[in-house]
Amino acid sequence: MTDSEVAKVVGAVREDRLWQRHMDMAAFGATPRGGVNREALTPEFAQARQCLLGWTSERGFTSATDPIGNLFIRRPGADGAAAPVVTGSHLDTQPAGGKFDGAFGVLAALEVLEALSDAGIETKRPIELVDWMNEEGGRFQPTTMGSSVFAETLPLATVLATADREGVTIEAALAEMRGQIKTDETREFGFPMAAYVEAHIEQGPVLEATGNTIGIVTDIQGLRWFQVEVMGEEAHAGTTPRANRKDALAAAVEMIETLHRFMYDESDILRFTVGRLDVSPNTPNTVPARALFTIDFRHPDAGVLREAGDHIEEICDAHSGDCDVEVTETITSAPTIFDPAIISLIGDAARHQKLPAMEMISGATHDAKSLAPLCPSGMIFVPCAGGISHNEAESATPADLAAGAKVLAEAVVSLANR
Ligand code: HGY
Ligand code: MN
Ligand code: MN
Repeated sequence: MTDSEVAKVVGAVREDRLWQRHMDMAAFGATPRGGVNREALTPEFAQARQCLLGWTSERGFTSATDPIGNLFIRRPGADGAAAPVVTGSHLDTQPAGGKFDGAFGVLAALEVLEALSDAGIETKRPIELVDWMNEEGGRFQPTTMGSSVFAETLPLATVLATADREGVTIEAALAEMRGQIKTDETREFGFPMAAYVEAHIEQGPVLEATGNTIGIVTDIQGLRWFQVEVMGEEAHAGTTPRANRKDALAAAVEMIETLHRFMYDESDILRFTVGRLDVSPNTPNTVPARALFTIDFRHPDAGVLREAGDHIEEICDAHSGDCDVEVTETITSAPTIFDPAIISLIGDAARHQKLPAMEMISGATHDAKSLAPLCPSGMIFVPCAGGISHNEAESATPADLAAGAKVLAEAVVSLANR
């Protein structure tokens, strides 16, 4: 493909269409405060997928899904047998999420496919858009679930049996969605990909603060998620002496306080979050019998992640008192280093398009970390206002989204002609 053909595709990327697709997609799970609540495998998530499939089938692109509910949309290439270039992200959101986390990567990928069709250009390789199932890990833990099962770093059977707080399993929720959404084909995990490039909002303040439009992502920091279940005994709040109590919440609070002190990092690089605490029976006048809390621990250094993370269980045990405690690690992601060739391809595209750009590490995790061991992978960031994300106030500008989609177009189309 000649440079002028690549430029033709980049020129066919439409800011207005891309922005409108974001607004249309944000309607599915829209919250009164302007955010989006569209957790994995909910009715709102199924509606969003239906909407995407409506747009893609109008273009004649075909669809496929795999046993964990990842969705692939294919634009054919001249060589149908060639491994596709894949680009995408995730349509599921946090419960108090925004319009752009995940959706931008899926809709920018769609914009690339549409720009190719509008420009009447055929690539050598097929290009596939992907919507990874359950990247967020809110309703069902852990995060990056669909891409991790695809990459076979999480076992399918265990994941299918995972239940949400209402006891609904992934298997049941997937079966329900499959009843509503039909794809042209089904496929197995791990099919060969020539390359993977994901566009995403930065979810941090660096690009905006430095006046850069494009983030050329070099690494993703490592992450370890844990679930801690503390088991005590129900008792009457008025009659039961302290000495006779097995208070699961009191023990959990001590564990959480001690863990925060242990994980305190003066240099503020380490990230430690207890984001969920479920108590039962959760009534004012019964001593809590069960307390379940989650741990999200991240660091760019694999050694810190390992050493500090390996202390979590002993700290919980030390503060369990008369209760029992079970610490389960639900996912471990080593720090991810992206492919130098993809990093320089993205840098070249930003330079060709005269966009201010910088190399950077991702503090957030992304499905791209699951793909990095399988094929040459990379990520493109665009700014979001104030770096705010996982928050209903999350916002981005039409111009920045379009700039990201144009860099994605140049990178993906170049890869699809190799
Ligand atoms: O948690 C994360 O880093 C991602 O935004 N889900
Ligand atoms: Mn995301
Ligand atoms: Mn997210």
